[in-house]
Amino acid sequence: MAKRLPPGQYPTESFPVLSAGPTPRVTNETWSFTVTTELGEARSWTWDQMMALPQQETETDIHCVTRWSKFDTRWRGVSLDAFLEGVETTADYVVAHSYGGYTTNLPLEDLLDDRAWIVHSYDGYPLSPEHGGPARLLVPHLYFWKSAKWVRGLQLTHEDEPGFWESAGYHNYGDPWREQRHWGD
Ligand SMILES: Nc1nc2c(c(=O)[nH]1)N[C@H]1C(S)=C(S)[C@@H](COP(=O)(O)O)O[C@H]1N2
Ligand SMILES: [Mo]
Repeated sequence: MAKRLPPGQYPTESFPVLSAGPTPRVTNETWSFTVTTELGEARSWTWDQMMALPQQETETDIHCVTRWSKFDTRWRGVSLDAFLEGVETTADYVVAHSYGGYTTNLPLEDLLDDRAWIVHSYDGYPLSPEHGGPARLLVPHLYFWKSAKWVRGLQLTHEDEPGFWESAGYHNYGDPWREQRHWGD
């Protein structure tokens, strides 16, 4: 069996809540998702428009930098490929922005090829507000702080711009298999 626990992690059955601030109250009606290019061109989706895009189920392990890992988490949502196709850009980086002000940065290519989703359901139910409902980013191949809860948009950038935790000393990329927890790891 392939080794599935990254170094320094322990498996947990529970689903801890980790939020740097209060849970913003966002409803399906007020939620929207906007992709803005480096030239300032913006494209937005309402909740209904997002739900009309092709929906995918994904079952995956998630790894938090505080060392818990949770196996076989089940999500439903829309691949980032569906939002990014047709967006004209030469940017290499993305800053994800959340309702409430949280940000996190990623290379654009990490959001492509069905490796990242905007998810709205967990384990068959609408995503709870504590876990980022109505919708969050899911990027399971990186530490879970990259999976911005209450996501509201992506800003494409030429320069890599550290987000909330990255500015506070967490690793800029955050690969759990290389144990990239902090700057310098
Ligand atoms: N908007 C927002 N997204 C966030 C966070 C946050 O504080 N605010 N915390 C991050 C961290 S550190 C982790 S481990 C996961 C936690 O997700 P969970 O609360 O659903 O377990 O969300 C990430 N996304
Ligand atoms: Mo985390």
